[in-house]
Amino acid sequence: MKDRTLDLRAVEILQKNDRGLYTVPTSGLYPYQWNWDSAFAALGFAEFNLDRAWTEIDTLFNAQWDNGMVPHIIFHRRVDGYFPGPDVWGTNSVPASSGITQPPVAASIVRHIYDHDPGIGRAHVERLLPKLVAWHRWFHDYRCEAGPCAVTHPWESGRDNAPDWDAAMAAIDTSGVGEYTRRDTAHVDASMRPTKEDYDRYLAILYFGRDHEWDEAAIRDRGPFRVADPAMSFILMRANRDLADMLERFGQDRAEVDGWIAELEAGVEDLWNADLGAYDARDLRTGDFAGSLSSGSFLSWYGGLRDDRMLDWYDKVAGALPYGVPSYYPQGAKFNAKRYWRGPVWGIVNRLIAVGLADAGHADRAEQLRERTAELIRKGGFHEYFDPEDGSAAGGGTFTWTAAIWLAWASSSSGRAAA
Ligand code: 9WN
Repeated sequence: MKDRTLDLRAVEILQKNDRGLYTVPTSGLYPYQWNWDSAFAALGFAEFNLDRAWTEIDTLFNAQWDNGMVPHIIFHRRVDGYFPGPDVWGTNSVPASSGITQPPVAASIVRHIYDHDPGIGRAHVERLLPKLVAWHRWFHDYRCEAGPCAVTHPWESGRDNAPDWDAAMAAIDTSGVGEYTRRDTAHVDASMRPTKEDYDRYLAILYFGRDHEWDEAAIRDRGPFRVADPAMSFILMRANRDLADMLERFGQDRAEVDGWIAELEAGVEDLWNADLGAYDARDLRTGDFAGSLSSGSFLSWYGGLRDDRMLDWYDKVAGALPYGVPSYYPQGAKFNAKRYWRGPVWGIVNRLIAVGLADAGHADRAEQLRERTAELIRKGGFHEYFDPEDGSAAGGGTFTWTAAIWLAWASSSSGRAAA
């Protein structure tokens, strides 16, 4: 299919997944609004309908909690087919939502969309700036006490079953979880999804939060899962840089946000695993490294680091398979080309990696990654993720964020501007 035809198809997918004020990641498998999916949806909408892009971000931030947290799922209206739904989370929030967050890509995307047309964007950014500051402050209060940014649940990382969490997950007591019915495996082949053991542990961690009425201090100090995540740290670092830039452009004080950037820059040093020669996840309850090289480690350039420490690994991992960047390194024992975040390639992650590579002066690598991502979509369509060995499409079909990064970056007709 020609790129122009795929452009039209991508627009159709965004429109089909549009529920008016928000967009679902894909109908069936994910029937609600997800946090980082929505930010990427806005990136895609901005290519053909700026007003709709702003609506997406406004809806997301209308669900912000009083403490500043922006939830990972917003259950605007009840839909069957997804587990765990609003009753399981038990957050009592309005609108109903989950009790954890997701990677904060929103500030960077807001800045990118604003630059499309500052005249249209000004009023939106003025309204959003205090909300973005409050969300980032919440991260620094409740997720960054050790320096880098931690996740309190694998779902918070957006990389649910990455090997990064395996050791910390093995320690979770699942004796109180009981019976439940998963819905994801009714939509997608179980071999491409997290396992039953993973789900038991996801629920056990969720129940801790619910039993503590989503009290962030309790979750921070006593929660059963607390792992510092390179990807989350680099994404937040980048988001802080973009937020500070917007504050300055809008004549506001950026000092607090600059302080957060400095804290994160110092914090990610604790995630450098010298044995692995890479940024690595670290269990904050035990101090142990995960020993797991994930695509998230290649976000160091996106975060703004210019040390090129990850460059050798990048070349090894991106060069090992025809369709990089795999979510987990193919040299690792746990690599699985089909199972979700344990090997498959994700277009959105590729885009973030490529933006960082280009910023850091590695334009050739960035362009190669764009072209490989485009090739996957040309071959397999707008799927959730792809097998890095044979390029076959996997997971949910007609996926919002794959359509969005196609329009904003991968398509040969895109502007390819960074965010
Ligand atoms: C749990 C919606 C979301 C993405 C995540 C992805 C997956 C959910 C799930 O789908 O997670 O949040 O039920 O598997 O891992 O990154 O935001 O697309």
